[in-house]
Formats: sequence, C-alpha cells, structure tokens
Amino acid sequence: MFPYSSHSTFLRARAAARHDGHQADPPLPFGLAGLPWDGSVTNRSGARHGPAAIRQASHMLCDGVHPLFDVTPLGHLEDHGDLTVPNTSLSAMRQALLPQARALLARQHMVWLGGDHSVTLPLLQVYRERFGQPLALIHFDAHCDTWPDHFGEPSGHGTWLHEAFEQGLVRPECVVQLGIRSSAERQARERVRSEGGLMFEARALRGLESPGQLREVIEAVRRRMADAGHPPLYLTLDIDCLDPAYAPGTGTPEPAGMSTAQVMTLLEGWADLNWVGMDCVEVSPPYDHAELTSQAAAHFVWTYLSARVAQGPQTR
Ligand SMILES: [Mn+2]
Repeated sequence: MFPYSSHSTFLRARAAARHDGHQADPPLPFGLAGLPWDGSVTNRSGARHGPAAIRQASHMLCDGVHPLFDVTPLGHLEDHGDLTVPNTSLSAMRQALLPQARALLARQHMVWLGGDHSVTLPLLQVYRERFGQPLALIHFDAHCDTWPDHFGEPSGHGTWLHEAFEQGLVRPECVVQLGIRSSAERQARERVRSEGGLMFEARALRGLESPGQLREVIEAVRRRMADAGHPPLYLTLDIDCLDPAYAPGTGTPEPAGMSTAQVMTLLEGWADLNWVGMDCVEVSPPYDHAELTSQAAAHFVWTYLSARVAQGPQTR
C-alpha cells in the first residue's frame, strides 16, 4: 500500500551515521528526523507514514536549489531516518522520543517530520531545556490545540499547546497561531489571544495571499518578535492548516482553510527570524491524492531549510 523506501532520505541528503560514539563524519549544520507515531489521532489514522511520504515527495526537488533563496540545503543537511518510537502508548512514545531528540538537538539544528501533533509537546520540552528559556512559537493549524483534555485523557494531539502554556515552555505573548477554524468551545479557541499571543484565524486570512496582501500579518509578527528581543523561535506546521483542496491527506481535515501559496508567502516573509527548529505534522498518506499533501509538506520543509542556509551561520 505504501510504496515508500525506508532507505530514502529527505532531498536525497546524506544519511546520518548511527550515533554509537564512532561518528565517522563531522556533523553538518542541519539534521532531519521522522517521528512515525499516530497513536493520538482522533479521526483518520495514517500519520505514522508521513515521514516516508514527505521524503519521497522531496525527491522531486532534484538538486534542491530554491528559487527565492538561491541555495540548496544539500551539503548542509543529514537525515537521521525515523526515530525508534513504539506505537504503543503515548507515554511510552514520549519516553522513547525524549532522549533521542535531546541528543540530536545537541548536535544540530533539527527539522522533525510527524507523526501526529502529540509529538510537539516533548519536542518543546527538549528545546526549552536546551535554550534555557521559554520559546516563541509560530503555529499553523486548523485546530487550536489548546483543549484542556483529550476526550477525557490528559494528553493527546489537541492538548499540546495547553500543556506547553501550563509547563512554561512557551512565551505567551510570542505565540502566534494561523489558520484556526475548527469547532471548539470559546475558552479553548481563544486561549492564545487570552494569553496575550497573536491569532490570525483562517477567516481573517481569506483572500490574502501575495506578499503585499499579507504585509500587515507579516509585519505584526516581526514586530512582536523584535519587541520581545527575538527569543528562540520554533515553527510547528500542522498540514491541516491547508484547505483539504490543497492537503486532503490528513487525519482531521477542515474545509475553508489556507492555501499552499499563502503559507509559503508567510514562511518567506519570516525567513530571517530567529528560528531554532521546526516540525511538520499530520501528513496522512492513505488519504492523500496525487501526493498533494506530501508535496506541500516537502516544499514547506525545503523552504524553511533553504532560508536557514541562506541566512548563513546559525546564531545559537
Ligand atoms: Mn490540526
């Protein structure tokens, strides 16, 4: 059913050697790893196959030279394959993920391919630890992910941002949400705004796609980060921020969403912010058509990496 090679790498970048203390090659500045977990989805499953599908889609990018940034991440990036995580319980997955993510983050600027959105909480914990301060966060999603519980369970793929606030992992006024439109009770839906962060619901973004049309949004976020002194900024990109027309291959699709070009314009407009990492989650290949969803994800990750390479040496 899934014709993806488990040996392929993102952009056909170098496959990282095993970390057994006998590393042959010096680390490259950027690393990528898959998190093949979908035990927390509430509707359609399949996101555990997301990393393989995104890698395969990235092969269309060929030499990887980005048309805006005029660089390729190749030569700067190594792919660690998928982390070893059990598809058993959420707590077992997170226990397995934490030490692996910690080791990789100590080594490189990382990009993570989900997996469902429950992987982002342990990742934020690792970044919070690493940088010694709460993170700024840009969060693309159809869903607020600030629900206080997961249908009676304490944690899931829609609670991680609530938990991140509770655990002091993020700097509330530097949390930015884009594309939100799902059904939700007001208190959860408005959580980021009530914490002092910025929200740009899908409704507010309708019809705005070009750099000129999105200038106010781009500038508002840039000002917010500058006013805060540019804290370390993490990107979490749930592919269901996109309209199902652009990304049908996801577990909880929500109509009337963002366009691929709209997200791209924003990522380009924020290319020089103080990024420290990103994840792209909730790509579910069994529901995809013509690789629309995995192609969009691959292009977003490639654009993020190209922007980082174009920015030169990392600040951290
Ligand atoms: Mn979502």
